[in-house]
Amino acid sequence: MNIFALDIGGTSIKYGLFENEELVFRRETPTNASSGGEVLFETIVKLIKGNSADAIGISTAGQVNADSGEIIFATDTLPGWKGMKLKKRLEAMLSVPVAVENDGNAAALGEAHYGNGKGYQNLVCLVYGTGIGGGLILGGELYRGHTGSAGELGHIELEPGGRRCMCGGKGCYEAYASTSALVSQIKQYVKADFEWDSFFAAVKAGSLPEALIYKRWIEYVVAGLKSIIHALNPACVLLGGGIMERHFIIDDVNRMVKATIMDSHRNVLILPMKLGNSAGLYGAMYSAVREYRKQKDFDIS
Ligand code: BMX
Ligand code: ZN
Repeated sequence: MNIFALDIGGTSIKYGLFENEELVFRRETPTNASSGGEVLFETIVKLIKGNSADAIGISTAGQVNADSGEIIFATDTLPGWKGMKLKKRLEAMLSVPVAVENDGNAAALGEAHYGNGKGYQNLVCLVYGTGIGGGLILGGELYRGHTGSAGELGHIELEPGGRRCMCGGKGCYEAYASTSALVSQIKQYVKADFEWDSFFAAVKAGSLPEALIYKRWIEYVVAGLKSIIHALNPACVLLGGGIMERHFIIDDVNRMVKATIMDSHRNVLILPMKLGNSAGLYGAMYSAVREYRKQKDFDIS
């Protein structure tokens, strides 16, 4: 079975083709989110067209009604995305089954079935990027909550009245601990056209202000993680997003979490995602395969 999968984030769209669950090509293109929801929809259609797929899987930032495939809510990182009837419009246009899932949820599904989450009944995935995507596998199942919007871990309030968040609130986890929050601190206090390797070399050398910026950022990463771990008592927490591919960050997080968390939670495993920046694509593929089977079972022709 061929599945075309897309992972739509606030900054880039990753996309690729799976042949029998194997990712045979993967590419990226800018989201150009500021152009609005309709332009983003057209971009997706262009990326899909020309690929012959049995089903389409979409992982997207924003809260998703996974049954109707509609975007329930999107923060200002994807203006005009709220209300988009993604599944209905794409199925009408392309005549193949389409599955839509929130990007944090998709990463969790991807890791749970193909990555480092295999075998765990209770696990949390966090993807640090433009925002912070979250996905919860509880009791072996993806936890969607009352109306399908569970897992918006980026909006845990860490600082009442603090930095403005793209959700319209203030003081949210992602306003302090996302990669874009770190980038804006570096741009403000170091320089606008920085490079990651030299930034982290300066951090390791203890140079200021880089070391301080990193310390404040990782303290916020850890603060949010501790609340999540205390609330859910997962066996495993998987961290993803491009920045978490620098594994010394995962080591620092582990050391800091274990030093201050309650004894009863100290056995939690904190690991990088195995599928890295492709976790969302794998989750989208997983959902698309299920959607295909569901629709074809009902199709008696
Ligand atoms: C925001 C929110 C989440 C998303 C997360 C990561 C929107 C548009 N986004 O918290 O739904 O999972 O960002 O998104 O409402 P990314 O842009 O970092 O991939
Ligand atoms: Zn918020």
